[in-house]
Amino acid sequence: MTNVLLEKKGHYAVATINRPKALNALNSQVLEDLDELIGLVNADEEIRALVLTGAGEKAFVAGADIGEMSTLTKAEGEAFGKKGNDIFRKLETMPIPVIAAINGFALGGGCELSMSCDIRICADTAVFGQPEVGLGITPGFGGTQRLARLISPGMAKQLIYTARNIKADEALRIGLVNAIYPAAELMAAAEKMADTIAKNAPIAVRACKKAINEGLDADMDEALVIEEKLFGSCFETADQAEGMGAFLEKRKHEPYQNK
Ligand code: DAK
Repeated sequence: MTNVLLEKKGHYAVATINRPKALNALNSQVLEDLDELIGLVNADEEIRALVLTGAGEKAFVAGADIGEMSTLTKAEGEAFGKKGNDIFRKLETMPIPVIAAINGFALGGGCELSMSCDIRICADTAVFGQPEVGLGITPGFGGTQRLARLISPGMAKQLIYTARNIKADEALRIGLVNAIYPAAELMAAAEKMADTIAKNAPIAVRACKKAINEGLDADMDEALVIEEKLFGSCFETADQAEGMGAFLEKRKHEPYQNK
């Protein structure tokens, strides 16, 4: 992988989309490397949380690669959309939490990529938008669906129909990001959050992610059954025994073992 870098740091890892000369725009090669990255991280039991960011100081990801898309036929466009959608869905359903550390432009496919992550935090220099209708296309990597679910449908429609870019403070106000940091402090904040998550009981953290994601796609009765089953799955694990035992014995728990 040359277009996506992976650095392991104890029980969390940092992945960097690495095509800074094109503001990390998503061409086929970047998408394939992203797919490979997801496979590598999923296969590595030591990694309990992932931070995703963009190389350079200007961009998280400035969108799908416009040069590569410009000559697509209808059929090729649909295939390109499916390729991106399948990979973004794999990212969204990774067992471990993924934090998007948005260090600059997050436009089009870049905004959509961030919305496939569990948590979004950004630099004060970040810019968000779905500029697609200004280019003659629709958001094609899940933007019409995830933005409308994440913020209000009315605000999602306004952003998508107007193709207007917004700055970090507006993204915070509408709930697109959880927090804004001075650019120089963003990665430290993202890594601190990943480390905090990685220190909690991994089986429980993964169960929470699954419960929230699958529950949001179900009605409340089904969603509560999903929660009950995942709650049950945490019992009889070594980490549950240690976590509750430590509380009852009034001591700090030992590092969790992911067992
Ligand atoms: N694609 C390709 N190259 C890009 C790019 C992009 N999205 N964004 C930037 N670059 C390249 C520029 O061409 C330039 O390359 P060189 O000319 O140096 O070779 C280099 O990155 C630096 O960019 P600028 O010189 O433009 O830098 P500025 O600071 O002046 O401007 C900018 C930064 C982010 C405002 C500007 O680069 C910009 O407007 N970029 C395009 C942003 C954009 O419109 N993004 C959305 C792309 S559309 C679908 C599947 C997917 C999608 C839709 C449908 N289906 C198949 C249905 C997704 C669509 C999109 O994401």
